[in-house]
Amino acid sequence: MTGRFRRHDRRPVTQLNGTWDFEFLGDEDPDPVDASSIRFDDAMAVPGCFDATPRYAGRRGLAAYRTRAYLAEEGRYRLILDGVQHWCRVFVNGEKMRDHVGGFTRFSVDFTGHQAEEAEIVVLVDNRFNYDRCPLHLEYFDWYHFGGIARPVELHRLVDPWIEGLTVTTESIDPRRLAIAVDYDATAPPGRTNLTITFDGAVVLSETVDLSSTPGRIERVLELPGTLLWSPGEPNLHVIHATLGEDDARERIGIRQIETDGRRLLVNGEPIRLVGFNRHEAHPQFGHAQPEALLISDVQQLRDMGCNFVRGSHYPQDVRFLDLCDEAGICVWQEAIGWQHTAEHLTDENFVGAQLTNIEEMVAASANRPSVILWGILNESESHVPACRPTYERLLGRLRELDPTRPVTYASNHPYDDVCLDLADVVSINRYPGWYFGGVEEVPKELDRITEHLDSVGQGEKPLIISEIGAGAIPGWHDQHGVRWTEHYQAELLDAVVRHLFAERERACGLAVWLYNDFRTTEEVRRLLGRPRGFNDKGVVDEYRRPKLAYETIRRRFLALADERD
Ligand code: ADA
Repeated sequence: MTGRFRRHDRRPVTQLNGTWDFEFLGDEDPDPVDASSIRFDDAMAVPGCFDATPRYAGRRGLAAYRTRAYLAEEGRYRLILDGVQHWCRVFVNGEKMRDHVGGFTRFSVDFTGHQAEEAEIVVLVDNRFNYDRCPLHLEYFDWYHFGGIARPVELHRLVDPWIEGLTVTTESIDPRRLAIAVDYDATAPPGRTNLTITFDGAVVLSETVDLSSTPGRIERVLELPGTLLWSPGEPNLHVIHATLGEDDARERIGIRQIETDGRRLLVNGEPIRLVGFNRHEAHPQFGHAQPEALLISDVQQLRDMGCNFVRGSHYPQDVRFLDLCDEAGICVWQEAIGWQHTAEHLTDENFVGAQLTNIEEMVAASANRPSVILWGILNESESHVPACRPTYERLLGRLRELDPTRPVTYASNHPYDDVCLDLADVVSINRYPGWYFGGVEEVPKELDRITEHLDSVGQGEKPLIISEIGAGAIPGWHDQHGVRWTEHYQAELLDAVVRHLFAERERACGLAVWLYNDFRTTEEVRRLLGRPRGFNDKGVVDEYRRPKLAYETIRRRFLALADERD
């Protein structure tokens, strides 16, 4: 939403990033908190995570953030927050506006402002674990749930009829045909107004629309002969700009088609082999907040290793990261939040409702990005338990309803007894041979066992992605025995994985190594004891992105695969 790409020309947009007033309220219950009585004796960066800073490191509790925004004129305003960890309540001028459940997704707050007013915005942020309030973030997950306003914040001035969203979908690549949907405020007064659409700066549509005949949505189809397609090898991007009355919206898109064909995944009709990593949005100094330089350097390292694929584990990645993947030609599996949920969660309407909202918010924020080629849900949940099947059906169904143009999947850690695989377009398996069981020699055997089993249960004729596989390596740890936790063992294991999966037998169409970057794990003792340093050490770079031995191993293998590709 921010950064190099300007999304609006006519609509006044104010960036609210910077230094906000801050107060740590600790154990307080958010319900009785009156925004106007908070003292605010500290300051905090937005975007940022308070519990990654020296004073509040490791603290859980309620925190309050405050800023003021100057409103030039009377009218409607929209505050857009790209991600607050992990439960929050927003106040404007002391009035409670809304709560939001779950970090990592965009949400907004509308309010009416007065001329020449300094609007006071207060956000109560809670990073405690409370299943009833926020069932999407649970303590046992294998990552540290940092707290704060971790992604950018903007204030938009809305003028009726304002554009709610501009969605661009490739309907066909031959001929080049795009479906454009301009969603606008459904309560806009009926009447006629001008709609203009430009494509890469040239006007391709200009007409007068009657708002009463299309309440809330205007749909058009554009044919654009000769335009360049987007693909990982040639990530050509285009710019669509819609102007409706006094409002406007700009989206950067790629024209491309994703399909499955038996075991193959096709981009623009061509089979693609996805090679890459899982990635966590975490950094020791910034928590879940991702400074621009970090996002860019992550993408640079991923490209340097010859990677064309990232699985956003285990929550929707920052849209600024997706923008960079659009540019770099990196395909992304964008995933709603989830981690090893039980049948108890999956049969609880409160949990399922929060998941549905998370999915809707994820799709709304990232659907125009060509890099997103796959939607995912519910990492490693109880997909082997029949009682969970209706929820898989419902969530995958909702994804298909929201976006019929991309395949859907989920990462299963039940390769031998999963009961939901038939519901997914792509079968995705997480498995750790050579790490949680056996030695490196177990890698080819287990991968073969999995594919044989999938074939035997009629799931072998779909694309298969090995969505997690890997080994821990404590940065800098070497030992002449070359055992687990050494950089050497990790490199050897990952070498065996890539060799077997692609160089020796082309059975899977994708691999997401677990994982790109080391990251801090939860404070829950049971898991912590299996995680030296308190980090998940299975990255090929450490938490500061310093390469381990496996970086070079992977780089050699992935680049060799890329050479074959070209
Ligand atoms: C699981 C899980 C990952 C991570 C991994 C590991 O597969 O999906 O998030 O926890 O195990 O490192 O053990």
